[in-house]
Amino acid sequence: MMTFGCGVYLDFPSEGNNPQWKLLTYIDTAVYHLPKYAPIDSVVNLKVKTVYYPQSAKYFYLPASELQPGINEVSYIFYSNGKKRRSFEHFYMVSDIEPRQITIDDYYLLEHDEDAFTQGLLWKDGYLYETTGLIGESSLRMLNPENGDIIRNQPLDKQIFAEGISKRGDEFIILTWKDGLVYKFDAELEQIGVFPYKHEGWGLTTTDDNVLLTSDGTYNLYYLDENFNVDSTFQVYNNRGPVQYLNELEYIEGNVWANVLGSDIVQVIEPTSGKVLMEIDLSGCIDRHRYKKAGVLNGIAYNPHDNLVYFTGKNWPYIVVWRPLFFDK
Ligand SMILES: [Ca+2]
Repeated sequence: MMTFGCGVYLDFPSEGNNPQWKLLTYIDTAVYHLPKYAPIDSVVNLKVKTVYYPQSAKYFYLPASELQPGINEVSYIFYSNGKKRRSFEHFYMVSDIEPRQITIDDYYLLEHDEDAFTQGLLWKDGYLYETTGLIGESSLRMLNPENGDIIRNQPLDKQIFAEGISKRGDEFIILTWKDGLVYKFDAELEQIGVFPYKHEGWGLTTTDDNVLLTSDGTYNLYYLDENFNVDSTFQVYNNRGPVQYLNELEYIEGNVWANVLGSDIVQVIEPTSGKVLMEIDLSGCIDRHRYKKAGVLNGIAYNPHDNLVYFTGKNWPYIVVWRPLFFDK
């Protein structure tokens, strides 16, 4: 038991706690002990501005199920006879979901340029679009989704290292890794603008509400506003902890699919909670002994009309095309 503020005490499970945060599991409840001498009238959650009226004169309960996976900064003000008692806590939660394990089989292959250092993949209006990276070699490509043929291969500015690609309305948006720039192209692949971007650019995708969602190689994902500033963020957790190195993204049927740098596992993430729902294993799809140039998995695209998911990687010799059977469509 520890003391917080003057007269409000907090109980929390003792295992795994450290001075920075207290570990809670999904089924735990943090119990605030209220002072006997001055009953609490109301409690205000400062973050979401919710007001609670404790049912008990002795305890205020915070169910862990109300928290998000990851570090939760929880701040309450306890009001008692016109006086305030403030409590500020860091609670650490892991996801309560054990991700469903999926190994993909029953897929087919399209050609892919082994010189393409793939950084992003997108399906839009019947075509695949790909960005490739490396300074001096970055490009924007339009591909035929029937066979993988390159229809257009447009070099990007020589000095940039291109990263993920996605769409916003009819426009294409391309991130750069450390150049601090984001590029906008029209539907004809003509460059129509370059804007500042304050973060490292890794993966990029677009929600069903036409909002950009981006990664930066951490376990955080970021929603961007119209001007490419971070509007809000969420943390990605599985039942073991944070999922680091999130990279190329694709928004598919309400969830975010993300590959993890250096692994052949694609994480399927529920964006409302940040919890990993599934782990899709593609390690059987690429034989790196046979294809010596093949690097990391780094391309995910989705064709909702035919329910096809496309995967490729840096310098892979092919694009893997898979029809998931688990969508309710
Ligand atoms: Ca993508």
